[in-house]
Amino acid sequence: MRKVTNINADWIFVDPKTQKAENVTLPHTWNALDGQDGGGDYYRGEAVYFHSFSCPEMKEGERLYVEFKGVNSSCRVILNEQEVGKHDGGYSTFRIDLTSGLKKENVLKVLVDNRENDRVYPQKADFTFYGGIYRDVNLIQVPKDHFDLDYFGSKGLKVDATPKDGKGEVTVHAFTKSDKKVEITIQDQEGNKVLSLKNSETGTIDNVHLWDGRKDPYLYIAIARLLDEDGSVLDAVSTRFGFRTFSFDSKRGFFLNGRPYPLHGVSRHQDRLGKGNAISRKDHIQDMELIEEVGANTIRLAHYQHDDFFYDLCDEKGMIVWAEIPYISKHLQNGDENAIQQMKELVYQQYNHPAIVVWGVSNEITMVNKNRKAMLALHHRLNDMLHKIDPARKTTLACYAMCTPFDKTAHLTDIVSWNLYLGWYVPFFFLNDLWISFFHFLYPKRVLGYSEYGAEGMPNLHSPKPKRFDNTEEYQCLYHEHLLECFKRHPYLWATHVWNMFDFGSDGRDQGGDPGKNHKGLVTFDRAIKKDAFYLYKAFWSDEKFLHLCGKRYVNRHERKTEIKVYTTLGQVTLFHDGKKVETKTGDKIIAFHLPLHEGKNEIAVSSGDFREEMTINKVAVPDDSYKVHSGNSMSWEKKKK
Ligand code: GCB
Repeated sequence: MRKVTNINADWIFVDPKTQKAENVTLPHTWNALDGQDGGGDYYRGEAVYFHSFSCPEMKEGERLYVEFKGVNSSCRVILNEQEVGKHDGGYSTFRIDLTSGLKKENVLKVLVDNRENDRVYPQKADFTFYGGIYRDVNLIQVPKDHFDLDYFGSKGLKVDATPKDGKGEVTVHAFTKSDKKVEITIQDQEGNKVLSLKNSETGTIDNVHLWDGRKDPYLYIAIARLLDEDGSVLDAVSTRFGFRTFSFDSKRGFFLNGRPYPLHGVSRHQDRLGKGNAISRKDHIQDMELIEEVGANTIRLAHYQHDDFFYDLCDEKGMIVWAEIPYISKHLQNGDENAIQQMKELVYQQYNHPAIVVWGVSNEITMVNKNRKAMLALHHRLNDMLHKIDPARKTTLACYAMCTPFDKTAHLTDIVSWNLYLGWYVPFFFLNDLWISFFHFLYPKRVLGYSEYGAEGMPNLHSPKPKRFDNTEEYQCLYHEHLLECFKRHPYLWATHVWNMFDFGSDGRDQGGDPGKNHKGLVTFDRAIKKDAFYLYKAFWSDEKFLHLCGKRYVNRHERKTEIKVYTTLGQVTLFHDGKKVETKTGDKIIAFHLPLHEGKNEIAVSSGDFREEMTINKVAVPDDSYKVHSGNSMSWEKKKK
């Protein structure tokens, strides 16, 4: 049987700037601070990690692999001064066989490199490329006969599951380094054995329990055992999977298990304030809890492969997932092989997740519109390859706003989506309706989605007259109120994804007086503040009964009459001013009052049934200057030229 040992502890990291060695525990990045402080000058270079370990007891023919779950961006692995492997691409799992170089005591040296180059994606994007070994590292000891560990970091187990007339057809392909027999067992979520199969044999489960999105994300488990002649188990692997069907209709949107299932959700970047990409399981779980609370039923896991653990959470919570590779903003002259490799890793590693329904080929790739012929050729290669290696899922991409509806790029994947910031980077909310209707009119058979839309919103910035680019929490709310209404008028969109669920690091940015970050999140970078817009979505998407009073951070107000706004699922709210009832209003999700303020402190309360929220507003004579942006408000995320 295989033995997996986590080796996150006891690494030595040599700081490339100071050449000082320090003890670190993984996950680790060297850009946790300089990658989020603005200026675009974070360290992009090479750094060295060391880890010493004793060779475990190894029987004849056994092998020892090291497994990295994410090292950004490229690395070379050296065992006892001999190079044993390398990897390009910072977001996928890869493994290296250490066996031939093992000694009793071993030193693993990992040279990690996040330097600029023209062959490993991504190189140009609105997010920080944090260098380091920022996910788990394991040693995997396997017997001579074992499930394959060498195929694009996959588990060696591929499950195809299709529901048919109340039954579930399932085929499990196990890939081995062995000619011994494989036995496969399928268990239901309660741990009951429901089926036994041979390798690559198709079996049927009666009364199959579907994986049915947020309401019933039911999972089965496939366990594969490699058996010796005497029946003893040599190696075993397992994977969860689910039975579901899905389809896309250009006029009716997304269907799950044959029923309309309108997709509304968010995009997620994985990094955090002060941590960069070196996040913990607890952090992943908190992210998922927030996404569940807001009521999303789909997540675009942008702009790269996320941690395996997060795809697992998506399965468990019934989220519909768009998974993608970091083929973004710019086609690299020598990057084709790397894009293909990253796509294979993504698909082979994440194939069994029922949550994933589309593979994203690229994002805003026409932004740098050079090498067009080569760019289109690579898109065709990726698209064709995906159809071959995973015919059951669809391909998509996220088009750049400046990419016209007629552009070839928009017509080569199965379905398409657009990143449009109409009402943010470009004025006028009504353009959203116009754009969607125009595309739908031109291409009624083309399945269309809104892959990105959003506006910067900072909890410290406020205005009674919110305007585009003011970065206030109030403008962010206004923007999203318009977009939510707009989407109601276009129910045929296959999915809408807010950009972004969380603020994230983008060191080249200098915006809203808080450089190094993109603030379009519904939740702050440290996950501490749910912005008012978070509750707007919660009111539209979730079933939870709640009431949220907006503007609690907008304390010092100078306007004579102020807006008191409530996001709620309760349908009715009563407003109190200094303890006295002012008015009861009914409304759908957004209920607003216009209240005259008196000088000094105004005690505000809103209530509905048992729900009550309060705040104090300070009426001031002149606008509070601290609510305005004073330094740096550029929309660009590119490193400033010195
Ligand atoms: C986009 C990009 C995304 C950016 C976003 C923005 O279209 O795909 O990576 O972060 O715009 O905020 O400008």
